[in-house]
Amino acid sequence: MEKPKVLVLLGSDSDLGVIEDGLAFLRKTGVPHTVDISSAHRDPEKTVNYAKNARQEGIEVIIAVAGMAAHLPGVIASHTTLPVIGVPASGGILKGKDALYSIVQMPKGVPVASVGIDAGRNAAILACEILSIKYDSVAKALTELKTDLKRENEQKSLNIRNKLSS
Ligand code: AIR
Repeated sequence: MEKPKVLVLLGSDSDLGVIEDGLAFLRKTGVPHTVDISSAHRDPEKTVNYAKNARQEGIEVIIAVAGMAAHLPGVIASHTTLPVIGVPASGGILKGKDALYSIVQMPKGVPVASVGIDAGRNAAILACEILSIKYDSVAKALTELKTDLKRENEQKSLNIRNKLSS
């Protein structure tokens, strides 16, 4: 993998905190990606161009982070046949419920896969799961993630059993 495989678009620079853990996960997994700001409302042409050109640029999955009237993932999905993962951002006065509903309630025929509010890391993991169909190195990294999660769970189990028995 040399060229970016994941395109990460944010509705605004104020969304960056939502995706930082996700970007760290992509880096750790060795997945080349590109990040930019592209508001579906403030610069619709730029957003549409990104969506229309992504496949021919070699992008395989798109992550779109947006808050409030979060139309970015849906607009992108309207202009590409690549999988689009939406991340609702909690920045607005309705704390992300507005963005969640905007992202998840897509019309028939134009799906967007939504993760939870502010769940940027899960978006990156889901993007990697899609890429893992094709890339063995990504599949291996995800297997390691599952092992880590299991170890953490076992530690929590041990901790709580020790606490309750003392
Ligand atoms: N936004 C930007 N253009 C369209 C939308 N829905 C969202 C951004 C951000 C929120 O509006 O994704 O979550 C606030 O943006 P800003 O630039 O005012 O901080």
